[in-house]
Amino acid sequence: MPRPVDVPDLAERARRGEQLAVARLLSLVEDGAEAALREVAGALVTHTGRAHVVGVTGAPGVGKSTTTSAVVGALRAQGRRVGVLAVDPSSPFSGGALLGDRVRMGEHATDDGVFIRSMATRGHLGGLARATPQALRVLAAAGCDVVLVETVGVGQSEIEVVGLADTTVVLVAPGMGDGVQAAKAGILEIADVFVVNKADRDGARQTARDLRNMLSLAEPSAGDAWKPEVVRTVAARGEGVDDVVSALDAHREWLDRSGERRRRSRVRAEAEIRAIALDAVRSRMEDLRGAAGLPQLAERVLDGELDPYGAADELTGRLGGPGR
Ligand SMILES: Nc1nc2c(ncn2[C@@H]2O[C@H](COP(=O)(O)OP(=O)(O)OP(=O)(O)O)[C@@H](O)[C@H]2O)c(=O)[nH]1
Ligand SMILES: [Mg+2]
Repeated sequence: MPRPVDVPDLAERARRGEQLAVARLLSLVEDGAEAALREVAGALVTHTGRAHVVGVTGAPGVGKSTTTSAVVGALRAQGRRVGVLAVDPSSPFSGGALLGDRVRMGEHATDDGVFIRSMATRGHLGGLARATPQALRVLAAAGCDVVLVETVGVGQSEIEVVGLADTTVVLVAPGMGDGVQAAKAGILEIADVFVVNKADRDGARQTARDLRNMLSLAEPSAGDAWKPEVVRTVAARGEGVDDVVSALDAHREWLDRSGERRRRSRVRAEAEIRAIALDAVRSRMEDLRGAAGLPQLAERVLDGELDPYGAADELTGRLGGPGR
């Protein structure tokens, strides 16, 4: 028998920034048991949090973890509390493929003001999609000023970091081509901040220039619209990292000023509610399949008493109230 978990107590301790309590809440969330997810969400409901959620994405090996770690260092130097979620939709193991991240984050592993977590699918992408917003909530409740979310790849996973983040940082490396590549990959639309990392290599200036050119072509830039910033870094040596932090802060200020932050949060909440509701409807459907007469409805369709749309209407009509 697993030991019963006192979620409200954990939530209280997480709010005080206790590492262990935060870690246990994140585990509950990652395990994905519905009852636990409900309880955690309930315990944190009044804690809407002011964490600035920053998505960090880009092709494998471009330097996301190195950059994230360097940004964490810069934020810590300013006394800000920071969360890091490394989300790997391609890995069924938490901490497996991302072991390297933990090593690279090593310098922050013993820092009380940094909360680090690797999250993986454990074989179920939907579970990760459901768990990640909750994990962000836990980190916000723990008083994180900024939460960095690292995901691999752009636009290729269902875990759209773009949907989760207030600010999306796209990393590219020099020599990624004439920029048509970038446009193809769809990254021009999603990036609030571009980081051209590995600027110690040839072609970084050119890549930054290409990006700026393409952005100036793509931008209708009406009124107070945000113009994506392009920053060059050598993350491995910490160069340019303060510029990344400045760009993040500038974007956050713009989000607040323009009302866009509230709008993005609302879109996020809508998606989350919708996903939870769909799950509930789906499982209610499963419950009803035997009990509420799906076989009988099918018989009536076969006998020509009902068409399938009418039958579906009857079925959904029976879904009614709460599932439990
Ligand atoms: N030359 C150079 N190498 C760098 C720089 N930043 C990171 N690297 C190296 O690039 C490699 C990949 O860096 P990571 O930070 O693991 O990249 P990542 O994007 O997190 O990789 P995945 O999580 O596997 O997709 C490592 O060997 C880093 O040391 C840089 O500015 N210049
Ligand atoms: Mg990484």
